[in-house]
This record gives sequence, C-alpha cells and structure tokens, in this order.
Amino acid sequence: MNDAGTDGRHADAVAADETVVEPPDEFRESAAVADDDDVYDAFERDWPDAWGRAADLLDWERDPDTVLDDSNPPFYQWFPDGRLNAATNCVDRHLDERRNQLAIRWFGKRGERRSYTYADLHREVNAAAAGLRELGVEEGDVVTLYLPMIPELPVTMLACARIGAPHNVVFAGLSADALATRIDAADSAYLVTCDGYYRREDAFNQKSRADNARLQADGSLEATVVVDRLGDALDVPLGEDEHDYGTLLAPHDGETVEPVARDATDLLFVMYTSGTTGRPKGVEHATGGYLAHVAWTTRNVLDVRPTDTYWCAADIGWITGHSYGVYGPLALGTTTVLYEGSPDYPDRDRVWDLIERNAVSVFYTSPTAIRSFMKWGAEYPEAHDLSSIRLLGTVGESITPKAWHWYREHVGGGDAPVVDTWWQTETGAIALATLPGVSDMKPGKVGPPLPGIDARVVDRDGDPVEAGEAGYLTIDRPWPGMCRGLREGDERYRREYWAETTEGWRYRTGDGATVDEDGYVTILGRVDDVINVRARRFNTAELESAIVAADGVTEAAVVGDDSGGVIAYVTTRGDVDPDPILRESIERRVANAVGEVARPDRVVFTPELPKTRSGKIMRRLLEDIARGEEFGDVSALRNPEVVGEIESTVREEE
Ligand code: 6R9
Repeated sequence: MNDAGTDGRHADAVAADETVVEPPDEFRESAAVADDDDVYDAFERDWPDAWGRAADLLDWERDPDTVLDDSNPPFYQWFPDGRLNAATNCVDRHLDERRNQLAIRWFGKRGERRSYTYADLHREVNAAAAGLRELGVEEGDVVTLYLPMIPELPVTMLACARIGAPHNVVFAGLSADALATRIDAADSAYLVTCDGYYRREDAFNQKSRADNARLQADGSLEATVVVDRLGDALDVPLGEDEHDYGTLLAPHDGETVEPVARDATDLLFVMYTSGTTGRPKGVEHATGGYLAHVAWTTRNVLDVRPTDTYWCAADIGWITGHSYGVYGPLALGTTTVLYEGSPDYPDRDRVWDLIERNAVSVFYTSPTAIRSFMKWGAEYPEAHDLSSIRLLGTVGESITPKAWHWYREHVGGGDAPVVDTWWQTETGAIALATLPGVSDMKPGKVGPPLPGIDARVVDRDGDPVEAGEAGYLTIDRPWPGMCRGLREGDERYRREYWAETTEGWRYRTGDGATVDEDGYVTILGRVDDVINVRARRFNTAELESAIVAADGVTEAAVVGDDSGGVIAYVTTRGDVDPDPILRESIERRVANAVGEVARPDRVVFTPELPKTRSGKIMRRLLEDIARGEEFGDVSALRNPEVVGEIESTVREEE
C-alpha cells in the first residue's frame, strides 16, 4: 500500500462543507431504526450475538445456534450450523401475505413493460429451476449468467439459488475475453445468455460475443441457454448443446422444485471484480451471512419495507445490483423496479418519468449518475412529480457536498434523507452509513461504521489516526456479509486483504480515509489514487472536490503529469462555455482550498470523462494521456470514444 495521505488540512478539503443535516422529523418518526432503539450500544454490548437480529429477518430451514465461528481466522463462518435457501427467502415466504403484490416491475429499452407478482415470480423461478435441472445442473455447479437487465436475470439467479447452484453473473457489457476468463476461472459448465439487446436504436448481437467466449474458453462449457430478448429483430441460430430459454421452461410451467436447503456457509454466488493486479478476483459469498446482512441493511439503512416501490439503478452485473437490486428488496418482500435502458433515452427525464410513474419511494444510485443528472439540468426532475420519494441512497464513490445537496434538493424534495453508503464487492453489504432515522448527515462524509462493524482509520503502523488525519480504512472484526474467500484460493485471500495485528486479524479495504471527532468517515478514494504534485502528496478527491465547487462544473478528474505537476480534466454543464474565466476560477479554487502547491498546471475541458462500466473514472488512462504514454485496450470502457477526443485536445494544446 502507498501512504494514504498527508496532513489533516488537505484531507479536510474533501468535505469542506461542514453542514450538518438532521434527519427530518417525519422520517424519524416512522424509520425502521428509531432514536431510542439503542442499536449501536446493543451491538457493542452483545457482539457478535447482536448480529442474530439480522439472521432473524430470514426464514431458516434449521435455525442457527451459533452466530459466529471465528476459530480459523480470517476464514470466519457466520451462522455456521444454520440451513436455509436464499430463493425461498426471496420468493416463497412472501406468498401467504403478498402473492398478488408486485415483486418486479420491468421497463425495457423500447418502452416494453412486464410485471411479476410474487406468485408470478415463484412460478417462473420454479420453471427455470426445473429447466436448469433438466440440463443437468446440480447442487454446487457454477452457472454463468451473461444477461442484460431483463427479468430473466434475477429469475435465473433465484432459480440457481433454489437448486443450490452458485451463480456467476458477468456484466452483459463485458467483452468475450472477459466472459471466457470468468467461465474458466469459475470452472463453470453452464451459461445463460440471450440473443441480443438494444443499444440505442440498434440490435446488438450478444450471442455472437458469447460464442466467441465459448471458443476461447477451455472447453468446460456443457450447455448454453439463450433467452430470446429481441424476437424478430435478431435471428440467432442455436447449435448443439444450446437451448432456447422459453422452450426449455415451457414444459415445466406450474411445476414446483423443492428448494435445496443449504448450509449458511455454502456458496451462494461468485462475483469477479478487478483488484490491484491485472487479473480479476473471484469473490465468493456464502448464503446465510450474506443474505442476513443484505436484508438487515436494506431494512435499516435504506429503510425499505414491503409497501415501498424501490429502485436500485445499479446494473445487476455488479455487486450493488446483486445485493440491493435483487436479494435485499426481494428478501424483504418489496416491489422493485428493474430498468433495462439508459437514463437519457429516449430523453433526459427518463429516470424522473419512471420514478413518477411507479411512485418510487426509495431510490439508490451512484454519484456518477447524480453528476450526469446535474449536468443535464434541474429542469428535467422539476418537470415531474417526485413527491413519492422518502429516501435517497448513494454508493460507489465519494459524493461531493455539491452533488449531495443537488440530489436532495431536486430529487428528494429538499427534505428526504440522503444516505451515503460505503461498501465493497468483498464486504457484500453496506458497512458504513448513517442510520437515516437516527444519525445526522454530513454531506461529503459517508458517516460512521454501522452498528456491529468495527471500522477504523489507521496509520502505516496500524495505530488509529487523529481526527482529520488521513489513514487507511480497515475493519477489525468480521461481519456477516463478508466474502468467505476468493476463488483463487485461501492464500491469495489472506494476502490480498488481511493483516495480523496484536489485537487479531484486520481487514484492509484498500481505501484511504479520515475520520472526524464524531466518528464520521470521509473516503479519500483508493489508496492507489494518491497523486504526487511537486513532491507533495495529495488525494485526487480533495482536489476534485474543490474543482467541482466551481459554478457550471459537473465532473473533474485530476492526475499527475510527468513533470510533477497536475492536470485537471473537467466537464461542464451543457449551457456553460468553458472559457478562460472558468479555467482561472477552477485553478483559484484548488489553490484556495488545498494550497498554491496544488494549483493545476493545466485544465483540460472535455465533454465526458472515461469511465468503467460500473461508472468509475479511469484515472490511470487519463494519467497515461497526460504523460504522453501508450495506453492499453479501452474497449472495456463505457465510453471508449471519448479517449481519442481527450487525447487530441491534450496534444493540440501542447
Ligand atoms: C459497492 C461498490 C468498492 C470501492 C470502495 C471505494 C468505493 C464505494 C463508496 C466508495 C466513497 C462511498 N466506494 N462506496 N467511495 N464513498 N459511499 O461500489 O463495490 O465496485 O467493489 O467498489 O468503491 O473505493 O473500495 P465495488
């Protein structure tokens, strides 16, 4: 790890806005966790047994007697003697009370709609489970799912869970190479994909990409199931060992497949994520602890209940979509929105239109999306009735105070709590956040660790830092949603994440952070996002936060150049002319907020920043451009086309 940061003065610039926002009274009164619940103390007093509250949110085939087995750290086992089925928890158990309540409302790219009640979902999941069985899928077999945001994705995930087959969802936008690597690495013999999907106006052939992957994979694939997403718009011939999803399920319509009771520690799914090194890591999540933690946080942090219509805008191909798009909301029996399209198609008010149409009450998205909304302008949300919103969530990267206030003002009607949630693929579920009915919010700061989570910010030697000083975010005691290990083996898992200290085992998140006097954590970004500016060390987030405070600026990414200076890549709102005055104002703001030493040497205006599919800014790439270096393959980006544009702007100005 690099050194996480410099002195407190710099770190504080990230959250220069010291506003404290109290939970609104109306929200407080009906929140899942109320002020007098004493929940922080209860977890402190009664750890780890207090986590039994999370397990109590689930239905168990055999109730767990033991909460935590920590005899072989860092391979912790949560609820080890419990047995359960995740699909039963997300579907069957709601049938008595809510069979005709909507579970999923789906909106397709072409304006199509499909709705599933819990009874419909039950029927479809059972048919899919029977279909997979017919192909030979057995308990423990890994099934790879390569599907866009269509109902068949959550349905097949739950069908896998029902028969005890771990799923391995690969984001539909990843390349054939990436799919092949993940099929091989997960040792998966089954693939569920589709003919294709719409990209704007065009039908894109997903199946041919899957075919390429199959050719590249080491031959372990036995059967492929193909969902017909496009109908007549795309005709894909099926070869040997390839099955049409509809045809496979049809004879099983109305059948019931007995759910397989799984040990709490059995694998529910694997999810590949990028690590510090080139090869992706296969993060393994166990059934019981994961589902319990996800359900607990969906209820107590996002405050979701069955009467809500809830929308997590993240793609199911990433962990946020797994935990808070599928498992969390369905475990609680709520109605969830599934949206296939993009937020600006057919128009930039699409998201607000969907919120209004569905009377969405809880909305969870990322700062990247919020910055786009800001860039497009407040007139889009303002044209819609968003009064159904009662809570807003954000995840994935730090949110600037400016974006936080915009989100609350223009989407949350000025008074909805905005919950900034910090977590990772590896943590499985939210680990740091305010409890919306209890805690004050501090825009730009994530908040304290959740009850029962022992997160600390420590220095190089592992000692807690002073308030305001930058350090490494670590977690000292295990938590239920934590992954059970890596597909790549125990040694790799231990080496990658854990450190043994005198107090026991410590999980290293890889993020830099500060903590204030009230225990509120500010995330400074990955510790590898540290940049050196004229031999002084800064974090990208602190500079960027100063830049986006300039009027008309929507996004910024700073990188070091090869002479030790700093380049700021900046995007502006559509109606703002990126002129020399704005340039000067940006430079001045950084100088004021952080110090003259950090004044950007160059400000490069660009229509967009290059992003990964999950919305993270590709700083490495921007750095390579700044340094005039070769950069690698950009096809995995969400917007590869901007790279050439940025490069020519940089060169032109030189
Ligand atoms: C859920 C998810 C994990 C990394 C994490 C951190 C960043 C996530 C954040 C945040 C600041 C937040 N991150 N939430 N940074 N504030 N509220 O995003 O998982 O894709 O594994 O990314 O994302 O850097 O380490 P994942």
